[in-house]
Formats: sequence, C-alpha cells, structure tokens
Amino acid sequence: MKTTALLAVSLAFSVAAAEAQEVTLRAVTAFAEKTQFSRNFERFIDKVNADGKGLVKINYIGGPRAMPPFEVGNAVRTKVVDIANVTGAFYTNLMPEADAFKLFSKPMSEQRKDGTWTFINQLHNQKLNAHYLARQFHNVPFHIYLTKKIDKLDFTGLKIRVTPVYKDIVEALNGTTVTTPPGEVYTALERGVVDGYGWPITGIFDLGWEKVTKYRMDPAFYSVEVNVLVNQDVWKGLTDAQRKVLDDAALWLEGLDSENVAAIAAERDKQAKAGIETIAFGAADAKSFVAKANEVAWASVIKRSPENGAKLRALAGN
Ligand code: 173
Repeated sequence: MKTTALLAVSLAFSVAAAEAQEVTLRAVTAFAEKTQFSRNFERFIDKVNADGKGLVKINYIGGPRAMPPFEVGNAVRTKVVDIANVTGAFYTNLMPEADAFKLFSKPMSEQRKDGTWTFINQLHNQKLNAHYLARQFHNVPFHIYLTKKIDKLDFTGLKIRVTPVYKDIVEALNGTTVTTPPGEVYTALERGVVDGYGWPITGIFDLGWEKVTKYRMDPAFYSVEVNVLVNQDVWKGLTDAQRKVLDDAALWLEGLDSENVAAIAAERDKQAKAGIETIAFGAADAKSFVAKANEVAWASVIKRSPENGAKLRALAGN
C-alpha cells in the first residue's frame, strides 16, 4: 500500500514537472495558410507537436488573415508572436541586408558549415531580436509573369507588382513598380493596375493567378528564401531539450528542399497546360539578364549596408 501511494505521489510530481516544462509558442506565417510557401512550415509545426510532446508545442495562429505579411518580422522582434514563417523580403525595412538572402543558392547543409548561417543568424540577433532557425526553398527560383507580350528585355511602359526581391531588376529594365503583398496580386492584375508580377516558379495556382496570367518570362533568377524565425528572448528562455526539438525539426524542414526539384518540373508542366506561354530570350540575353539581376541586387544591398553587404557577397561567392 505504502509503495503504491509513494509511487502515485512521485508520478504526480513528475507529471507536474513535465507539464511545467512544456512551452507553447505562438506561430504565424506571412503566406496564405495551406499554400506553397506555408505548407512545409505547417508540416514542421505538426512534427514539433508530435516530437515535442511534453516539451514544446506550437499554437498556429495562421497567415495574412491574422497578420499583414509585411508586419510579421516586426511581430517576431517585439514578441507579439514567438515563431514565424516569413521571407526576408518582407522585413527589409528592419534589415536591409535581408535583400541579399535571395542571392544565396547553396544548400543549407553547406551554409551551416561555411559560416553563412552563423553570419545571417548574427544579423537576425542584432536587427530583429530573432534566432534564425531555418531557411527553406534555396533551390526554387523566381520569374516575372506578364499579361502582355514583350519581345526584348525591356519593361518600358509596363507596371509590375513587386516586393524588394524584384524591385531593383524591374527598375533596371525601365519598368514601373508597384509593391504589394501576395494577397493583392489577383485584384491588381484583374483590374489592370499591373501588367505583371514577380513570383517564384511554384505557387501561382494557389490563389488562382493562372486565370489572369498569360506569359512567364524566362530565365529564372535568384533563390527563394523563406525563413523560420524565433524571438531571441523566447529562444534563450528554452531548455536545451526544447531547443533540440526545434533544431531537429528545422534540419528536417530544410531537408524537404529535395522535394522541390520534382515540384518545379510539375509546375512548369501545369503552367503550360493552363495556357501560360513562355517568353524566352536567346542564351546571350538570358545570361546578361541573370548577371544584371545579380549585379543590381548586390549594388542595392551594399549601398544600404556597405560592410555587411560586402561580407554577405563574399559568403555567397557570386
Ligand atoms: O513575391 C513575393 O511576395 C515574394 O517576395 C516572395 C518571397 C518568397 C516566396 C514567395 C514570394
């Protein structure tokens, strides 16, 4: 009897201790829920909630319906949320260097070894009060999509929806830029407010944009970056065991990038079947476009942040 009672008491204590140790993190995503650039983060949340039972739990608040995309970076900084899925392009106001992340196309396994992750993490620590937990989609490029045909690399007379990702290159080709979050792209196209938009090779079907898209301009350029950030005070307050659950899930999440190769091939096919024509230029023009895109992007980052910009360029090696 005595032993059983003691056992029960000690069991009750250990359950209480485990419960006291479980932390709940509030999460948002800068992309619409269940769409291309939120989906893997949602799988990450499921994994953390399964693997982290009793240690760490993520409470998924949602996407742009809960918080405007361009405010997500600041919400992490001020601990309005604890963890977020967001591209650096949406927080260049707080960290101009974030505009350079699209110029890193090395796999994260390399970036974690060669000092890139460490430096980018430091930037997040300093400017966003955040821990840089993971980066996704390094092998997914961007394109410019159009409703009007062009026959040379020149956007004169065209209005293009941009984010900081595409702004410099569109302006370098004489286009007029209109910055909007993804949620406003469809309406802007439908109303003729813009004649095209920048977006990755994947994801245009999620919000029905194929209905208002006629052309995809090739070649592809840059690399998508969507990051998982954790408020730095929250990160520091976690136990080693809690951090390990998140770190392990982060590496797993980065590993999902291997799925992108097949996804990209399928998406090109799907776009063609939806009647989206490719506008392709000759090999020399394509090469000069990509070179120009890289050049204007680096120039813009280095102008805004000379020292860090130069360091980033050395790390990117391009
Ligand atoms: O076009 C965008 O909204 C944008 O900048 C972006 C960045 C990463 C993934 C998808 C879109």
